[in-house]
Amino acid sequence: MLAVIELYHSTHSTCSQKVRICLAEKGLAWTGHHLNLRRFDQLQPEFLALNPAGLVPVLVDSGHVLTESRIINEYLEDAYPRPRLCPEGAYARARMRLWTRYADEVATEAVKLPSFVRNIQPELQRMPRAEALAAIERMPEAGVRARWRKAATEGISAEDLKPSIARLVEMVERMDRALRDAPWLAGDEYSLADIDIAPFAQRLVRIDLFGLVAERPRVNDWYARMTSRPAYASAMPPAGSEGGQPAPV
Ligand SMILES: N[C@@H](CCC(=O)N[C@@H](CS)C(=O)NCC(=O)O)C(=O)O
Repeated sequence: MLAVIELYHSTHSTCSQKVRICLAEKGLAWTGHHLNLRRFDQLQPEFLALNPAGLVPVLVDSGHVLTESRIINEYLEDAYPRPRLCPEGAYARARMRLWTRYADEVATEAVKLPSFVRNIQPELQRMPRAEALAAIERMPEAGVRARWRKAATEGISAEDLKPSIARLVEMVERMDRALRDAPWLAGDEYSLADIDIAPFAQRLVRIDLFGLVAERPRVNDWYARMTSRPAYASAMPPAGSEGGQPAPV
């Protein structure tokens, strides 16, 4: 029987983008279920039945449900090993995993507030507040709820953004150091490390955070090689499609 891959995702969600790039690199056909997070599609009971945390992406492969973008990409590598997206050699693989863990545990959180301010807060504040807050109170995760509540009420301030921006500066500096010795983040081979970090680099470019990428030639060169890959282009939204307005930074 032919495998049927379904992806519950959102166009502008960095975690969804990671998985879409991976699927495209592997040339896998998939059926998409798009969720509009600004309209709270993630709170629909059918979606919460798949992921009680109310977060995208969710991959369903022949009936097997998987959450967490890092784990999904590792699963895709295991289940569909060609083309290979894990480098050869134990050390390069370990380096790759340091990056995929970093993307998951640090970059994902760091990019959230600047993205929110730019892409979600303006629309949220135009909604009737009671309606927005009623939806927000149904969000399963306390941290997620708190971020949405702040964006819907007093708004995320320039001061709130400072820790996130410091983490994002660290991210590009870390990339810059890795790219000093090798063309790709985990070494000589393109890998899940590059795929899992790429959406965050693109977000920095799109929200135009202090030229963080453009000012570092090695990172900028990596970004140009990344964006010229057909898989990347097919998985990422076109420039200017995020909507919203510039971040107050
Ligand atoms: N660690 C999770 C994080 C998933 C996550 O935070 N997804 C965001 C989009 S990038 C989401 O669904 N947000 C919904 C919300 O904020 O209500 C992963 O990597 O899949």
